[in-house]
Amino acid sequence: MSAKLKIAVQKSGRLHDDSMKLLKECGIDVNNGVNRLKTEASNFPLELFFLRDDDIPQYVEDGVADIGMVGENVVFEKEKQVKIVEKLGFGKCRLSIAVPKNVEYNGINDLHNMRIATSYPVIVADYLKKHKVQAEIHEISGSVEIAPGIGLADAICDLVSSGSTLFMNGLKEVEVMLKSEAVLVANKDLTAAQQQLLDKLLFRMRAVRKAKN
Ligand code: PRT
Ligand code: ZN
Repeated sequence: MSAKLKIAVQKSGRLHDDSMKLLKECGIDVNNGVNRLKTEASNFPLELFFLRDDDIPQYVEDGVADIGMVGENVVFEKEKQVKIVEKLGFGKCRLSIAVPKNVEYNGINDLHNMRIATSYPVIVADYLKKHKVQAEIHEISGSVEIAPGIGLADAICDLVSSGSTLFMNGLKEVEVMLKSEAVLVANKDLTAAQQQLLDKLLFRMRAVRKAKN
């Protein structure tokens, strides 16, 4: 059987369109299959799986998918054994800590004993540990920005791009913990034939990006 690569792409959400567009720009034709779990490219040995972004690192670690396109923030949070092979230049954002705008903030030690609401408990815990700050992390899965307003937390840690969500919720960004963008991740044990296909894909991706610069 000839080699094939299985790629995990976000099913819907902020990375979906740019991920599909990049494949298209690489000359890969995908007969539309967004409402399906998987589909195939017609002119490249590539099978696409459409998944929640949170699940992509696990699928790639397990080898259910060979490669995947996902935010670096998710890769770091999930702590899975995958290789980051390329930054993709879209989905740019930062993972930041924010506090209510009327709270005085002079530095990271001001987070001491605060309750921080976040969907990124692993990255926040790492960051606090690195800076020797003791704080309480409250993991919540969505609408993190409203946590201070309803008395659930003193601070939040969430993704920021324009900053307007923080602003609208009366919050100010005080620490940038991570700068993130979409990346291509790969399983650590690709076969030689799969690695060759990945190299071919990477060559095209780099050419596409170079043409844009
Ligand atoms: O359904 P699924 O689980 O797959 O999707 P999701 O809802 O978990 O993720 P999604 O689609 O919202 O985001 C996917 C990825 O896009 C993230 O993991 C990041 O890598 C990247 N990304 C880039 C962002 C943003 N920018 C972003 N601004 N993800 C989320 N946001 C949110 C942020 O959480 C906050 O609510 O946008 C709001 C802030 O935006 P501004 O412009 O107001 O600052
Ligand atoms: Zn998600």
